[in-house]
Amino acid sequence: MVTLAELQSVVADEVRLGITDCAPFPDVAQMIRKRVTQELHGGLGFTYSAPDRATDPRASFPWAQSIVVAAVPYLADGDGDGDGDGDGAEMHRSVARFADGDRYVRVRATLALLERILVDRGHRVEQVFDDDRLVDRAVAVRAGVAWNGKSTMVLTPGHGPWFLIGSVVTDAVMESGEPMVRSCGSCTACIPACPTGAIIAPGVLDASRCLSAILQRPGSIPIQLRRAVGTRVYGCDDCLVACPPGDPALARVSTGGGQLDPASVLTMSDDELEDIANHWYVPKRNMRFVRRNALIAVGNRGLERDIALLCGYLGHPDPLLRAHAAWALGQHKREHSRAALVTLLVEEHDPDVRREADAALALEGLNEATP
Ligand code: B12
Ligand code: SF4
Ligand code: SF4
Repeated sequence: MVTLAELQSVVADEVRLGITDCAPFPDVAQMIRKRVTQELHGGLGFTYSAPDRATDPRASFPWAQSIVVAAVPYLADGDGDGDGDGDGAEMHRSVARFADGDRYVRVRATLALLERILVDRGHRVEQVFDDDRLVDRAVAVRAGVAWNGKSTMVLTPGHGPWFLIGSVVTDAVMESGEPMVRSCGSCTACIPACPTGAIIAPGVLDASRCLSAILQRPGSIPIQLRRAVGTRVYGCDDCLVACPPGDPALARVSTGGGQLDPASVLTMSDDELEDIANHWYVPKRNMRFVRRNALIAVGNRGLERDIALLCGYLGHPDPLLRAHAAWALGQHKREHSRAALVTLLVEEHDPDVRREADAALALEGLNEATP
């Protein structure tokens, strides 16, 4: 029988492994269904669209006997600062750490090492992570790799929430671990740290308010949430940065990593942007949604040097981008922003863009904008 110790010996020391069986997770299925009924799923698919499948490993892997779960830390050099340490919109990283480069590379490589051992013993294997076939967090908790945090993140000793989860499903019969018996205790730091109040109760996330979800959805970003987007273009780390068990991991990595400049997203070609965003969830792989996010980020940072760029976007053929550019200019409250919006309204026929431009002009202060 392949043992946990044997598997642990082939992966990096900081990767925590656990094993669990393939019994279903009926409580989690019920929880996911309840979130959908209460409209807390924010229109997302993944496990929300297939709760029965995601919570029954044998629904997707009828041949499976065991699941080997890996908690793979992903913080990299440069990740030690840039988020949550100031009160201005500029203090937010444009790309959350898990998506700044393809940090699943290490997950895949770790799972490949585990697979090799199992395959060499004649077993069937399949990698699974971050899709609709398995509830990764619940599997990690049952295998003894992590505990449930109030932010809904699962946490592991030494790394807090800063790890990704990957599993190898196998037909090997293995000895299961015990669920990790830990809790957040009296800590509640993540709840007030969330900029949109998306953690509505301990362990309950309203995904329709979570910036991480909002920035990967199609359509217009709800106006009432745009200020909270700050300078983010993809993902959000605030509830992770606030989490004390993650402090040692953040302290171990250096500060000062390069940040994607949201303005550069508005000037680069689709191909260049696709290279940066190739591992992000972008609706229909259409880069207009990444540019939509960048327009909000540029609006929020309020730099005078961005105004010409935003004015240029008022002439963009895509009404979604014209509308978000109008909003972004409204945040600048300067005379040339006002003039550009007034000019736009002379020729603009799209009702949504007109509404955004009118709303931007009506913003307190813009009509009395100073040059
Ligand atoms: C859909 C999804 C999202 C959605 C919804 C997230 C959510 N919380 O439901 C959005 C787009 C918002 C999202 C955001 C992020 N995600 Co995501 N996401 C997923 C995905 C695909 C499914 C999650 C799911 O099933 N949600 C349904 C709900 C019901 O399940 P849950 O939140 O896990 O519920 C648990 C808790 O609520 C807990 N619980 C229930 N009641 C109570 C009560 C108390 C008191 C407590 C303490 C706990 C508790 O038990 C539940 C079952 O385990 C998984 C991959 C996968 N296939 O599992 C990745 C995954 C969860 N995401 C991940 C990451 C990294 C993120 C982000 C950090 C990315 C970022 N920086 O922007 C954020 C974190 C936001 C947050 N606070 O959760 C990692 C999390 C790793 C970890 N250490 O927890 C995963 C596991 C991907 C991976 N394979 O590594 N994500
Ligand atoms: S990822 Fe950001 S918006 Fe989502 S729950 Fe965490 S702090 Fe709130
Ligand atoms: S911030 Fe505190 S309450 Fe929230 S997940 Fe981390 S330890 Fe738990």
